[in-house]
Amino acid sequence: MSSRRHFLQQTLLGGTAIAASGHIAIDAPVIIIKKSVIPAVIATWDNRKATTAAWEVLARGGRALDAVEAGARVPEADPNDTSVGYGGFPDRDGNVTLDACIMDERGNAGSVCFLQHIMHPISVARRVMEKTPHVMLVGDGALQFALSEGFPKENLLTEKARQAWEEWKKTSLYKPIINFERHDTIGLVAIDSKGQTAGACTTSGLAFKMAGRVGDSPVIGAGMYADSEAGGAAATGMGELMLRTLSSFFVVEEMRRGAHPQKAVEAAVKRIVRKYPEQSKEWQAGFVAMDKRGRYGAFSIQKGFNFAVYQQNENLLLEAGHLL
Ligand code: SD4
Repeated sequence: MSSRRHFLQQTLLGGTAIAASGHIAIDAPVIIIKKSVIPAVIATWDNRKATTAAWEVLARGGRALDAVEAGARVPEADPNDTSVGYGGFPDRDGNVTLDACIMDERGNAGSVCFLQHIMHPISVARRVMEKTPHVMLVGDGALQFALSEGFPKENLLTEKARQAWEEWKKTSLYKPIINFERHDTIGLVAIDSKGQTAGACTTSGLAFKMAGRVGDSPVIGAGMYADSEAGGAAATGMGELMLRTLSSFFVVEEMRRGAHPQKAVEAAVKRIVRKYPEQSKEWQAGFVAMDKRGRYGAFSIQKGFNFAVYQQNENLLLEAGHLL
């Protein structure tokens, strides 16, 4: 073995893992240089259980849409995840209100906002997409539709979430916290083995938010956007920033004109910080993106955003770069 090759092997095996875009891999043992590899799935935060569920669909040749739905349903059903679905922290009146959206490989979209009592808003969003001529259903209309589709009506406020709300009421301080608990809204993008792209996003929104407040997550183009011609993107953080900039759509358009997903997400973060420099000091916005070749990127305003990627039989947790 040449000494150079020997040195490289030593470095690869002994060093920190670096993935496609230069992210530091937290728990992968070797350097992994990923090029154009599909199928693949990416998710915001440490949602490796969700990427596993999505991968199970993708690995057997399944559809990207089924993969992102399966992934999103994992934190939705997890009572310990306090920012998504069952167990999500309530609004300031004590009601758990959920937002979600989904897009398929042909650009069809479905969304629900301010939905209560239904554990799987992502699946309701999919039914809106597939069974109605509409894109978005809100509040009681969304609930009635879900019930008519056979979704069970449930109490989503866990004891843990109720206690946190009681605690919050002592001060009622209305201040979004950056990287709250380091797991949050899940946004997923999957590319299946046919190269089809789909995306999903689901959340209980900001903890103790104003009643009726809806963030970016259910808004197509803000919280998530997917297009098989280019790729997909999803967002997490203070939704008001993404709502004003339609950042997930922006990321996909950057990839459409040839940008690497990493450059695309960096451009979205830079746009936000340039337009809202004061709020950017206080708030977080983070993005994941994957292009139709399975190349990916992630970036955020503030430190502390991580993400999961399942590709080539490996489920990685990676730390995203940040601007400030
Ligand atoms: C929202 N973007 O409702 C969501 C919440 C979130 O990290 O992602 N928090 O604004």
